[in-house]
Amino acid sequence: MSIVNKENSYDSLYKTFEERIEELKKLPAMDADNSIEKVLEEEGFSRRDFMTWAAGVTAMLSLPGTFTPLMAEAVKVADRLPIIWLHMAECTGCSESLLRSANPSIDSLIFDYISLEYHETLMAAAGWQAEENLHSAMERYKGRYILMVEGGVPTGNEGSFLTIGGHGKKGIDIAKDAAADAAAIFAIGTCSSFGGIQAAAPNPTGAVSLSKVTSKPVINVPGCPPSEKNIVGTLLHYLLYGTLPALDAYNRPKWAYRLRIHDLCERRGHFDAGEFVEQFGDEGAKDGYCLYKVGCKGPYTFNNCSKQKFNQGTSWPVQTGFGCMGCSEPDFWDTMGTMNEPLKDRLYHTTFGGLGSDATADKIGLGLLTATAVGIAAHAAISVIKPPKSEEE
Ligand code: FSX
Ligand code: SF4
Ligand code: F3S
Repeated sequence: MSIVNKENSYDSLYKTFEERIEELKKLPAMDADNSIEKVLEEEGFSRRDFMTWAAGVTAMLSLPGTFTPLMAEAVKVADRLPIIWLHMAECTGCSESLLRSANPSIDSLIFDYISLEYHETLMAAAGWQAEENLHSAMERYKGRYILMVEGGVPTGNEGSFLTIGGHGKKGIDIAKDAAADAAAIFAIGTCSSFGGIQAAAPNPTGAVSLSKVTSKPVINVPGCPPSEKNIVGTLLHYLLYGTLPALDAYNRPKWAYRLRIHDLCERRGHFDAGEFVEQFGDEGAKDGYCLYKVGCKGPYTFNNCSKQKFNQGTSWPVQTGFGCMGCSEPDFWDTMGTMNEPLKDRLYHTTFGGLGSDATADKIGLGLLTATAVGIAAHAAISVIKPPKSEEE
């Protein structure tokens, strides 16, 4: 019985996605002469490579394999959603995570292909022209652009620790203005999600997360940096569903952040067997033993790195032999302790409010479910598909 219900619900989801793709197709493409097929072919990717990639993203978003062709279709219309990407206080590692130039992945090519209306690292414009580009993109796509913000927002000294452009506009004002007219807002990286390294004690610039400077719902995609998979997956999820994803207590999409690093770690068998690296370079290290005793924070960290990995799935922190630093958790610089030492019981009284490492992110946040989280549920259907201003007239 439950199987039948599930099939029915997937049927209706399939139809919803199809309708959404059809609606998006009616909007103008960024460049009518370009297509994702063309971009991929130029970079040496075959259709089979693309479909294999689409199948991987489909599984990552917890959809059945039959949705793979739809995922591929969704990518083809991804250039219909205008995106504004802002940089606040950060290292640009989030953009780098997507844009490694030597060997572009399909994820990074998709990022090139989408309609990036403004991105300070990528655009050719500079100075007044760049400011003008941002202003006109916000006007033209008012109410329908996706806002992606990288970096913490400095608020100290009235926000003057971050000024951008010839007019010296403050980062906090740019972020607030851009958030006001966005259809969906994604905080990309731990800095934008939780403040990150510049918010570490004593936080001299008063850096805060993006969600602290806007009253609108913000989806957090943390990680320092987040993987290309989590950034592109967040975008495609929004593109297909048109609503916000299911979120955990820290507003992270559950499809990516519901499990701990520890849950799917390749060294987990060694943890369970009590086989640990005691110090870097010892025999245990050579045998790939568990890194807990040399500081791995995987048991306390919610992210999908152990499954999706980085750099086109080639490696991830634990595979390199160092351990997880907890980079997708709030305040990890201050609360995850000395990098090469285990947390033992100390964390139970810090980040997780005494709940311990067996708690899920949801249980941890149960007591933290604030008005913001409730607000997000109420605003779940935020999608606005409408043509750019000039075509409405
Ligand atoms: Fe850097 Fe992004 Fe870390 Fe922060 O990533 S990789 S400091 S999350 O904002 O650029
Ligand atoms: Fe857990 Fe880290 Fe050990 Fe992996 S290396 S099993 S994440 S403690
Ligand atoms: Fe960060 Fe740990 Fe993943 S350090 S990149 S959350 S393995």
